[in-house]
Amino acid sequence: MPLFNKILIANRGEIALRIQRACRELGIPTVAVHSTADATAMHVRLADESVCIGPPPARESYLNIPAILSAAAITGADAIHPGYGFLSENARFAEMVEAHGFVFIGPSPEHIRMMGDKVAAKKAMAALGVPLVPGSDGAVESLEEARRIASDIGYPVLFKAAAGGGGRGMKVARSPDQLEEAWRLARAEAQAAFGDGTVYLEKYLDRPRHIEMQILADSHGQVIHLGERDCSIQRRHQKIIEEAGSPAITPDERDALGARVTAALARLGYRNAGTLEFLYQDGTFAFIEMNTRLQVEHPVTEAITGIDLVREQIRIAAGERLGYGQSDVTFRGHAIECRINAEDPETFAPTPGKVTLYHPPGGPGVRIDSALYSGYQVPPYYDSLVAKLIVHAPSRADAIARLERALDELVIDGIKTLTPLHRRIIGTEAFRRGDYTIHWLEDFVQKGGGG
Ligand code: MV4
Repeated sequence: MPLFNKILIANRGEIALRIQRACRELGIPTVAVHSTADATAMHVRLADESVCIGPPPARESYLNIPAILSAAAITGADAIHPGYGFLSENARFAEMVEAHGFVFIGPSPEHIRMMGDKVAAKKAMAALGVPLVPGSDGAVESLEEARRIASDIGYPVLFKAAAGGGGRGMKVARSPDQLEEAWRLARAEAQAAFGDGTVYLEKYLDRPRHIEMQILADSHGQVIHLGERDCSIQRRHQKIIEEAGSPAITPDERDALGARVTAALARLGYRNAGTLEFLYQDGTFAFIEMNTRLQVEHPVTEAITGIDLVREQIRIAAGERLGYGQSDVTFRGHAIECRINAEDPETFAPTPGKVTLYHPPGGPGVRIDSALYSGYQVPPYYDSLVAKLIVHAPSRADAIARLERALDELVIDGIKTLTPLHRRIIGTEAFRRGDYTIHWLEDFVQKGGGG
């Protein structure tokens, strides 16, 4: 008996293919949904069935909840995987999926909603013993309250939007005279971006790394962690390169943080896959947010643990037990992912257009997750990610050598991509030493490393 009779994949591109692959290996037929712009897309070609759910704009297709639920109903799907982005962290969608009798392959709507509210997420984690950045206990209600807290924790401080994430609505105040301006701007930006002007305050960390911990939780109360990923190589909150493990932390630090987060999530009753985001500076981890979805960079974790995260998500959603414990999870070697975006490597402007020739690299320790094919027209409507190149090797130095080799084999003709930027980044001494913070890439690009 398969875990589900049919799974509808409410996504597109490489992640839709990734989920199809897990379904196929589990013997579960798949339904693709697509916009009219994606009629010739690989995720449609490779699915067992497909349903057109609307015109090109995501709002009318990949975010069109009634169309997606109808597609599930008419095809007889019994579960829906949301992938990442789009509806993956929409608690209302998860609720509606369940209300219509389908299984949502992800956490409960309550946990999605809790983690979407950054203030509620921090409060929950603090109560469960996860270390946080010093700051306000919850929302900051007045400028006077902000002044008190800021002088307690010390400047610089950072206002963040409770409904935020991804950096929108963040404002730094480096000294008391900057506090009022930051307070006003943060609230206005939060209101404009999220329709909710609620903000909270944190000590501003000036040179952190972004390190996140992957967890898996079954519906029987068992929670394990699959180690960390270092996602510090980013620009404007878009990650460009991710690694597992982090070159900055030791196995003991990994074990200690992993023990904390798994205990916390077990007490929370969390289910399915999740990622806790931390800032790491001066040997200290501070929780900032939790993502309740499968992440783009999940393959580096799969590489070093040998665990298929999507397969586990599906098994968990079907009510199965993990069937192994933390001590069965071992970390082998080092993995690095490069996001190959259809973007100009100097300006980062999107470069939709026709891919005249596509040739993926191969060989030992190389994985490509991509929905590209020769002749594919990259549409202008969606995310610019067109391929993920993941390498795995016994050591970090070997992984970098393998990555250089694989980048040289990769051919994507007809459009510009970030491939040349990746070559330059991994050629730097700083990257080779693993010596970088969240600011490193922006400095590198500014100094001309992008061109
Ligand atoms: C911070 C920070 C420094 N100090 N919080 C940005 C998006 C949101 N997820 C959290 N972010 C940050 N929070 C404190 N107290 C710096 C950032 C930040 C950042 C974090 C992770 C990855 C990339 C980033 C880029 C700029 C700023």
